[in-house]
Amino acid sequence: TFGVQALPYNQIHRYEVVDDYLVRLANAHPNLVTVESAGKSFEGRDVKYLKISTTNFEDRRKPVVFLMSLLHAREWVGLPSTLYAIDKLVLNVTENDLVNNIDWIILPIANPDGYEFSHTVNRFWRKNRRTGLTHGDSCVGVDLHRNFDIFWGSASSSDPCTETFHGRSAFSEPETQNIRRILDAYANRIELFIDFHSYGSMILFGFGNGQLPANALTLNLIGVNMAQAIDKIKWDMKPDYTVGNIYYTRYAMSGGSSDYAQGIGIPISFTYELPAMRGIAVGNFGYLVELAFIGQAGEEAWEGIKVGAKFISGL
Ligand code: ING
Ligand code: ZN
Repeated sequence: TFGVQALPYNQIHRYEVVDDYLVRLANAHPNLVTVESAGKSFEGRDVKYLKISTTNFEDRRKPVVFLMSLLHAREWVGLPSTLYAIDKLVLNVTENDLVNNIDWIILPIANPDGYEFSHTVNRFWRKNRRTGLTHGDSCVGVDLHRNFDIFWGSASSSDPCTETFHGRSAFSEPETQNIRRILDAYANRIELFIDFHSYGSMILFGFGNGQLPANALTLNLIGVNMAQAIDKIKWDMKPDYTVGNIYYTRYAMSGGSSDYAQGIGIPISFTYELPAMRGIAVGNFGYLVELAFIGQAGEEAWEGIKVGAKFISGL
């Protein structure tokens, strides 16, 4: 037949390949998958996302799970995680309940300019590719994970030459505006939000200033259940996920995606720090993806997603 095949888990696919795949998937499965453009990136790339629904997504009857990856360019292992979820919801479905009872929004490449730059010029690029910040563009890019409108500017950098430059204002960047557009449109239906980053094996919830959401105990409970489900299928049985509040587990930060999601009322919002390889990761090496680990990275992330999805849908 001429059915669409899942992108193989033997490499990290470039922007064009993923962009084309999303369109082909929607064309091949018109009753299940809709491809939408969230908007353009700074350099003009289309930022596409999928809406997956067994009924009509716009009926607004089912809870929505929102998944995204590659807000940070070099954190490549997030991509197989969102692509694996798409695979399990469209092509290789094993949990029909999850497809039937939940609508899904999946945005695999949130920062396409930075992502392509990390393939072509600098493997360790983190930010987007905004220019015009400094004389002669000696420093380029905004940290998109500091640019959301939540405690914006309070624990981030105002210097465009740093890795955590928060931008000239909250939501100054087209890439964060794209995500806001989706969240605003479906805010009252999105019940689970996960932004996939790397590296470090952590499941983190708000807020980045140490203030706890009213449902912090629930966030922690779900987070630990996610970690346990991941540990069950890991290559070794060593528990290595840390679960907790961003500030107390990592560091003070403002303007993050999951904090914004939590702040606008999405009850279960996490930033995941995925591992990119088996074994110890140090410094920039931690961003490098072990090719033999790609498929497993997707499987592991899916175990966590399932726990959250079942919780919010009562499955
Ligand atoms: N780490 C995150 C960062 O943006 C983080 C840490 C987690 C921030 C959760 C905010 C929320 O610095 C990576 N790897 O990007
Ligand atoms: Zn990141």
